Amino acid sequence: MADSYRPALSRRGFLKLAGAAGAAAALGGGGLSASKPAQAAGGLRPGFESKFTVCDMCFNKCSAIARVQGGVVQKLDPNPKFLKSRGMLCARGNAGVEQVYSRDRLKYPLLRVGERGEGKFKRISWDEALDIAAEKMKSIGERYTRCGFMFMAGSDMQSSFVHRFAEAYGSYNTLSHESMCLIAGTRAFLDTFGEVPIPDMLYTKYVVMVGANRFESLVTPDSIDLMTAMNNGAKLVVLDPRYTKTAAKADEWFAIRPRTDMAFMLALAHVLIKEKLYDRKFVGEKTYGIEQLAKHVEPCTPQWASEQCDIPAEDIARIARELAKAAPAAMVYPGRRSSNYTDSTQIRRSYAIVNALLGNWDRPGGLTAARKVGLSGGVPFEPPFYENNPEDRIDAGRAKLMFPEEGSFKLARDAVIAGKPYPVKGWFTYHTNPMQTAANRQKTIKMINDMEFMISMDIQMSDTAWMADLVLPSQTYLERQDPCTAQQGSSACACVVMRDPVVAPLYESKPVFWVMQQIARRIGLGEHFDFTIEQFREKQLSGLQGAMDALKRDGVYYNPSKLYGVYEGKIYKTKSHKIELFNSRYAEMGLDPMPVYTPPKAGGYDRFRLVVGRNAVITQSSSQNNSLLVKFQPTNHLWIHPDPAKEMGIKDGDWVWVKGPHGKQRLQAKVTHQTRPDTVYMATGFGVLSTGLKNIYGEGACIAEVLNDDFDGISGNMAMHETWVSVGREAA
Ligand SMILES: Nc1nc2c(c(=O)[nH]1)N[C@H]1C(S)=C(S)[C@@H](COP(=O)(O)OP(=O)(O)OC[C@H]3O[C@@H](n4cnc5c(=O)[nH]c(N)nc54)[C@H](O)[C@@H]3O)O[C@H]1N2
Ligand SMILES: Nc1nc2c(c(=O)[nH]1)N[C@H]1C(S)=C(S)[C@@H](COP(=O)(O)OP(=O)(O)OC[C@H]3O[C@@H](n4cnc5c(=O)[nH]c(N)nc54)[C@H](O)[C@@H]3O)O[C@H]1N2
Ligand code: SF4
Ligand SMILES: [Mo]
Repeated sequence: MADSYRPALSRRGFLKLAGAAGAAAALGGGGLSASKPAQAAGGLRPGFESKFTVCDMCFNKCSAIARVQGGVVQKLDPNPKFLKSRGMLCARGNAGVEQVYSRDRLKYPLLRVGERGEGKFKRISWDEALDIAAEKMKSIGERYTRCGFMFMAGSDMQSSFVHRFAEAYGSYNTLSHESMCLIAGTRAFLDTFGEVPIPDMLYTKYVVMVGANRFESLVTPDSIDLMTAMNNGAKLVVLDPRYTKTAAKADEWFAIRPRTDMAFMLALAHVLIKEKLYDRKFVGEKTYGIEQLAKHVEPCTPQWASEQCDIPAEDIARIARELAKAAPAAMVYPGRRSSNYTDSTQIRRSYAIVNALLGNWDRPGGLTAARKVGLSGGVPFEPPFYENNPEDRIDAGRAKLMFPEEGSFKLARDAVIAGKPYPVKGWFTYHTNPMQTAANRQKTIKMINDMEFMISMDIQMSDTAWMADLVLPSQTYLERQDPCTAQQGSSACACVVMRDPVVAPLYESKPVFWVMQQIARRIGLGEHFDFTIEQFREKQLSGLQGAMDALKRDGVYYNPSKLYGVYEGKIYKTKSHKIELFNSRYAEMGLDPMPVYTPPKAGGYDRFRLVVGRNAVITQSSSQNNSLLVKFQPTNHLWIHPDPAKEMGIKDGDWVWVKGPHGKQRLQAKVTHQTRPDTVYMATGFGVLSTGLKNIYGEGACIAEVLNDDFDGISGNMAMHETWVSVGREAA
């Protein structure tokens, strides 16, 4: 059945087309005529329709144009009018057609019939599936309070409907991917600048990139703008224990010892202050706590930091001076994923503090404030109040400054397993795969086994769906209608995009909006979902004249606004109303008001630190099984440096085991100078349990099984790099 829908697109054809798209993107601009969208990317054969869409292969949500023939998506092209991606669609974006036509798509609702995780399901109708879901939600809500059902939705334009449902149903226990992604960094910058900054990459002259990999971990427009800035003469310094593609492209790469970034930052601050290189006018007027900071970093000499982070003292001092010289068009790149260490918030605070000293805030080539595009909240609603509910979220109270709307996956999972402070017995997941993306897979399995009922909605049988009791087939992004979403984008402008289906949905796949609406109706909460997506979008766009026309005409709506100097005459959203070098709220809460460095434990050849990272063709755990991409990374290997490998008799390609505190995996070694002798690495999303992922089942090893699940004490962000593993050669 699946094959009848397959477009006539071989991998070779795909690559050729992808190349054409790149060329079209490079020509850029102008192609879209108002009445006939998208004759842009040259050589379009007759019989094709062109329709705007928004890529969903990662969170960047690049606007794209689908070329549709006979009701089949043949190809995806970038939208040249979409400034945030600078008219680019990456390899994963090009491979988005496979989301629809994959042989591994979930086709209809499935109910578990075997043991959990055994993979035995039976096909049921949507009516049955929704009745079961409603009945379980009712019964768990009645027996354990409504907070006894937990909801988790990944990065998706319909995820807010899952959260809306949870609110109407009465559960505070909602989770997203964010506590495994970036909340420590968000916390740190909010608690320093009162804002989460958008780097003005395009106009920068000097970037120190620490613990980020912008040429593989694509973030738009930063990845593209960084290349442009470098072509225009900007300097890039990369600190990463691995030789990433970003490191390869950099002017300088330092294989920093993991978990020592703060020492490096404090030493930069030391030099900037000691040599009076910091922006004294800016710091005097706009910041709070320079005296305390000066005292704090007094002992943090480059020599001291060098012993910690393995970067020569003279290089640290030189980088500080070079940064100051290029300032304010210079930055310590704020980074994105910060799910690294138990003090990741303080580590990122140290990045923020150096930026403040450079005076790069609100100025060209520095860090800019996020700009509001003016999208409204959609159809409003009044969630009911449930009297017998517990006081707080299940994960409350362990991380001092957790974002209540995001929670902490790590802490929630611990609490569910402990059954404290109250039992949680049901779980709904949508568009997220924590079985692969949350450290300590055994714990996730334990949590699921402690639950009474789990529902998972996906487009393929992910490992998370594999563990569920009820599996619901989702429409892919090319088949569904989605609300509008706002995007930030430095000089690329804040903008709005939305999605309409470009082809009819295949099989019995449905959007999560419909699922939430149907369950809500069954449990007497229908009034909260009594609208259509069109109506929701109308409300969202109500304050933006002409926005819908622009979206239909260009696939994107811009609301240009001032980019620099927006803080002139304004107070900062912090306690002191200034940029906080010294954080007085932290002091009051018993937290360190300034980042305090603690040296990491020493490694050794029997103890490596395991770090996570990315590859440009893979999105977290979701695109490994894509038939158009699998060729580029069919499996994962354990990266290990030649020195320890030699000592342990491990040769390139040998099978090795890698053992973390909670689990062990086996895979082949890649013996390489691309990692430090004390650090090993493997790509995410392999070693799957689900046989439904046919391209990758049996391939590689699961990093989630090996990663330790510590957490950042301030934000509750997962701390995945606090993992020490041992490695050994498998007996032949
Ligand atoms: N192709 C692709 N692009 C993506 C994604 C994807 O999966 N694939 N995911 C998107 C998402 S959700 C996010 S959050 C971003 C993530 O993008 P980034 O924030 O850039 O995060 P990572 O790619 O995880 O890169 C972190 C780097 O830190 C290094 N590292 C590990 N420990 C240390 C340390 O102690 N100090 C220093 N200095 N470095 C260290 C790792 O080797 C790794 O290369 O990428 C986004 N873009
Ligand atoms: N080991 C390790 N762990 C990590 C990371 C890492 O680099 N390494 N990165 C961390 C970061 S930064 C993040 S953001 C998180 C992300 O973690 P997750 O939120 O788990 O994201 P993905 O791994 O992309 O999983 C997305 C799931 O959604 C499914 N999906 C795709 N499209 C659709 C759709 O249209 N509808 C539905 N219903 N489902 C769909 C995919 O099949 C997949 O199962 O992981 C974190 N965890
Ligand atoms: S960066 Fe690539 S995968 Fe992510 S939204 Fe843009 S085109 Fe899609
Ligand atoms: Mo992320």
